[in-house]
Amino acid sequence: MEISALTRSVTKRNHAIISPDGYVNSNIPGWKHCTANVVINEAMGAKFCQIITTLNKDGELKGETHAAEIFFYVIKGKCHANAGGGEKELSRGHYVYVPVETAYQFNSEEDGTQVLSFHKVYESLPGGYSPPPPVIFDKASGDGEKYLGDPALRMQILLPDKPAFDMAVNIFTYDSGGHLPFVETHVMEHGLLYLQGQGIYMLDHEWYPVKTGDSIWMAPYCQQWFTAMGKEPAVYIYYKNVNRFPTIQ
Ligand code: UGY
Ligand code: MN
Repeated sequence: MEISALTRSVTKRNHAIISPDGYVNSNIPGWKHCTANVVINEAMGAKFCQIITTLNKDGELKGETHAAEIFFYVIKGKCHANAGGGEKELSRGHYVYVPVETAYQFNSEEDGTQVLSFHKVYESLPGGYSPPPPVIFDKASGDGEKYLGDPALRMQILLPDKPAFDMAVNIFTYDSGGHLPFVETHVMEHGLLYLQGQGIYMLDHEWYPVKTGDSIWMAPYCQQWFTAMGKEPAVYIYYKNVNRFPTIQ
């Protein structure tokens, strides 16, 4: 028997784990016939927002970005996307980067289509750097490159590594038993969603079992380490703020 008084979710000063059992829906203007779960945002202490949205067959996400850019990733299902003058049929693994001041519209074509989104207030870069392109449509494929020389870890980089971009989104694959080579201690923040598998995350010297569907927030300097376990590789997609001066300008 499941006991409804228990959850693996935690919300701490510098990290959080949000498992789907704790979801409570939010209404987002322009997002219809869907359930939107805001798993990370400023109210928590984060400087970005992470939303997991599940659409009905007639679900629609329609709006326009203003100060914040949005990265959308299709977790499952099918939808049709229009953004910045381009359009595309999307299924699992497709992603769309929508820069600031750009209209977007996603229409579900399957009940249960699920979309992850990362939202960040864009920090423009003075000094002649070009801004991000109008819109990016692409698809994650394969496992990516070996990470820091370890074949048990693979990293796929989804957005161009160029100064125009102040966010990175990567997919990290760990074979069972693979682990981060050291405890990371860094100024960059993370938001993360498990796409597959399970393992143990160490956050700020506390140890958490995590699995597919869980989201994690790591504030700047939240110490972090992960090892994968179980019968299949563990895979997570994560956000990181990058390419900007580390002081307030
Ligand atoms: O890019 C990163 O900082 C990454 N290695 N961190 C993480 O997976 N927790
Ligand atoms: Mn990290």
